[in-house]
Amino acid sequence: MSHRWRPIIATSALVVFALASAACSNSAGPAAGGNSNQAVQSVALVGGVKDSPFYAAIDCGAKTEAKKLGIQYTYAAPGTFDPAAQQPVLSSVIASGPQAILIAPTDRVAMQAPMHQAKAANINLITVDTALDSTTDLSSEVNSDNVAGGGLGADTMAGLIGGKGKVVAISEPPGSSTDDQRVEGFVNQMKAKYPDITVLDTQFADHSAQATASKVASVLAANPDLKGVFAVDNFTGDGAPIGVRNANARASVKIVAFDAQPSQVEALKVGDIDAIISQNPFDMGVLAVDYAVDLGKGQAVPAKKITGLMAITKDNVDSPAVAPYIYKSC
Ligand code: T6T
Repeated sequence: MSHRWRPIIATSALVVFALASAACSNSAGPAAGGNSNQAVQSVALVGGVKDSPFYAAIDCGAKTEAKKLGIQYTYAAPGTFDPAAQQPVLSSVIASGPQAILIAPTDRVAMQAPMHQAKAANINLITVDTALDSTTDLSSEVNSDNVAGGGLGADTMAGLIGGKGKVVAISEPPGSSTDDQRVEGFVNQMKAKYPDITVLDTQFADHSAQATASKVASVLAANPDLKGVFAVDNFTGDGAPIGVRNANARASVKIVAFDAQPSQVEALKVGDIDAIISQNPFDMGVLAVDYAVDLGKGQAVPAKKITGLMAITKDNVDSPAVAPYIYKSC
């Protein structure tokens, strides 16, 4: 990666971040679905999966804000990122009777009915990170603009490969709104802005670094001239460098990953990946707790709140502006 190029990305990332913040200060007035005007004593967060630095960072933000506001707070998450595993966790949380549930639905359709049980129990529902296709039952949605995140990944990749060559996106099986939208944003941006970049068919691993590594190996075997891999989440981000390294292709293949959890930040610093598109999960947690409390006071909250994104490279990873985008638990 040329030094000439790095400041450009850092600058453009800051521009993107600023634009995202400015664009996302939308307040849409009374939100759909809010039906609990009881003063909030307790808020519960249901994460997408246990042992995830990303959801641990949302938990950290929510916990910190709940403590500041003096309300009870609980966190639970399923063992796997799967609606079949998340539904019983949600049912148990509903039974505990919080006034609001913050949840990252693990499937944009399959979690609709289980989450409706919370609305039926007069519990306000706020999604964080992932979304549902139908927002009927929701009081608010707090998440990154994942289509824009995919687009930022495309811009970052184009800068890394000099605007030409073959690239591929690696995602999870369709169904999670965030991963699906990142792929959409990446592919659309490449088609709209980079005529000399060929986007191969998206590959789908299944929530594992090993599955990702074998997909990358297959793509490289069929396309030895591959120039770039865009990995849309932590599993693919951990697996892509393994697949590229196993094919002895690191010198010719650039890797853009998503999510600045410790393993990705370390990979960036040691040169196993070239850039990270990161989110601000701490802010998601803080905002969702604030909205839950506001709803309990009968106040309007935004129907949708977009939190920031940042393109991180070796050049800016230690800068103060990037610090909020490095995932921390607490
Ligand atoms: O990329 C994040 C999150 O936004 C996505 O919905 C699921 O995977 C992560 O949690 C990364 O592990």
